[in-house]
Amino acid sequence: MAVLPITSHDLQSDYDNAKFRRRSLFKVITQAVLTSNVRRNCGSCGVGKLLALLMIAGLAFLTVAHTNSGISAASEIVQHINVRGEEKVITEGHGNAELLKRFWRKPPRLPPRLPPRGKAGNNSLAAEAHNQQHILGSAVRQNKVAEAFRHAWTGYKNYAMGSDELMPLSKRGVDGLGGLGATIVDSLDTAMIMGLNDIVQEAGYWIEKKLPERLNEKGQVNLFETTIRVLGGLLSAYCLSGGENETTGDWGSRTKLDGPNPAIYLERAQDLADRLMVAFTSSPTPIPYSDVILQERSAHPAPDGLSSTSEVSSLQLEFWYLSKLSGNPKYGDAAMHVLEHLKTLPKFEGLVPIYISPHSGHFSGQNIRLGSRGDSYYEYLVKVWLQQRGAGHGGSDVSYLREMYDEAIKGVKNRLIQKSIPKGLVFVGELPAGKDGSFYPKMDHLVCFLPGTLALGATRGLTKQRAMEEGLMTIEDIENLKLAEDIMKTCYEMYSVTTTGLAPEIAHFHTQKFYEDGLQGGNKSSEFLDDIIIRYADRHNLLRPETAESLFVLHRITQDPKYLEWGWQIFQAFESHTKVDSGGYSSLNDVTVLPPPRRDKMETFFLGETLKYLYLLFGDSNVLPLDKFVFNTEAHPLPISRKGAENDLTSQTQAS
Ligand code: DMJ
Repeated sequence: MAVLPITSHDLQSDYDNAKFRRRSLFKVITQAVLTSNVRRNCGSCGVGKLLALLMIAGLAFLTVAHTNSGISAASEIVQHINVRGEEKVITEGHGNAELLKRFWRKPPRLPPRLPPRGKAGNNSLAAEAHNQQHILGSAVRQNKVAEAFRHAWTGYKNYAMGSDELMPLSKRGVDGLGGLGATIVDSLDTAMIMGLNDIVQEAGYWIEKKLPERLNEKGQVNLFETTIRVLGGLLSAYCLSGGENETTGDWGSRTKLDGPNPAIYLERAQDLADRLMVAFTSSPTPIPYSDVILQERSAHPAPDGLSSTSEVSSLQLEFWYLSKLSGNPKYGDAAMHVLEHLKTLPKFEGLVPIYISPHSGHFSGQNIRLGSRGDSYYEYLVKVWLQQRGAGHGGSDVSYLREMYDEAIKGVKNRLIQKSIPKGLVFVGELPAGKDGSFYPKMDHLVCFLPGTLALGATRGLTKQRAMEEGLMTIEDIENLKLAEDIMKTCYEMYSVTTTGLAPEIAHFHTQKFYEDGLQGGNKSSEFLDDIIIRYADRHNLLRPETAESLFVLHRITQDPKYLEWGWQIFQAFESHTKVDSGGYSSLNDVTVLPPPRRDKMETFFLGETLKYLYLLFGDSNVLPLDKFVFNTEAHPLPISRKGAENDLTSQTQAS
């Protein structure tokens, strides 16, 4: 828009009209009074009203005199008037008539009072308004997620109570995880966080009354799945229900929780862990066997003799916390011994193969990826470090974990990150044949845990702003946070590119060396249709949590509102395509077609993780702050030693 220069001619001509002709002050006042509405009604005026008018006139005179002296330095007012899209400058002189005219105008709006903290004026008001709107919108969204959780729980309760999982289409339960009522234990802390006390009671009393007999009677379970879902769920329930603090503690709950005495959760956790310990003690190396027969308290390796790297390295948050609570170091020692052992093994730029042998203690095969069987190795390196780095006296030095993590992330950046074509999505590929093999542009949905992990590692759970203010972020941390945001976008686009708005289990990416035609996601309005390739075999969706998890962490850390919108879109897509009327939510067989064919399973992690993370995403960041709690890989929050966060700040103060 052009702003025209003001000339003396402009000044003259703008004021050379009857409306602004100079008049005597007396005339101005009487004319103003007589031309007002008051005059029209004067027939009915009494003496009192006339006196009031004279008082107003007197006041007007005083005001004009005062105003005139106060602003005499300003000789003109410049206004920009928008005429048909162009900006034109007009000027107004400051004669008495003009001043009086201003008096008769609506009283000027006073400038807003500055908020106590700042001088940002209108900006901060706008921000405040935005904030209010955001809080309202968020409450609505949180309620919707809590309703979804209740719907999922009700389906499970009606048709599958006590089973591991619900088959929502055939309306029955199935024990796919060893028969410990996995959905109940996985869901409990989500119900606590949402303040759904009736569900807390139902789940809590089942754990009190029924879980012991299951632990005694049931057969084979997988060490990793049972640890992250059941042991993790019990420990988190103990913590959130106030086991450690008598009260609900400092995790931000406003609800007084019902259910059994928290000590019950700890008792059950210890009973379970005592049975699982045999996986460590019966192995000839520090690498535990993958399967445990609870009833017999015996353990054995998987049929091929191998354990997954992610499985053996994702037990430490849980076992270590149990040692802290119980005072018995055996749990933490056994689990931490695995990581100490992994530290000694040769790696490729910090990257590790996805299998390991409990017999030899060495990695097996070459396959390197951050998807299935590799994922939470990288996640726990940094989370265990966060959990234990401030453990103080008696705690061992875990700085080696941070070093392993940093090296691994360098390896990821050097070897596994590429951009798709034509639109340049940043994705994480694989090295199926190891360091000497070629890059393969395949990314499991599971890899979408990585943005959250990178962000946590970069700021140690603080907001980016705070971490920057405290001088805690290195150049590498800043780079890693940027990478987190880039991969986050890719994960979001994996949803957005499909017809249903839900991500496939696996995506391939179009690169210079790799393309497969005719395998698009189906959403014609996505600009990434050609970048993301979805093979027929990979088109299912298991209600997985990783993208919701990273959205939650990235929103907490960057405070960027776009993550709220992305999360809301994803939640709505789950609502539209996976909700089962009779209760529960189903997995899907194909996310690229409408209506998507359904798969008869509601995974426990939909309640334990996906809905929990979405609920937390839309909520108050004082609930379960990320510098005080670390979420295990099944989204069960466990407390970080308070000293941990304090140490960061103290060492910074000492350094500066
Ligand atoms: C969960 O059991 C955990 O998040 C695990 O780390 C990976 N797989 C599922 C969810 O997808």
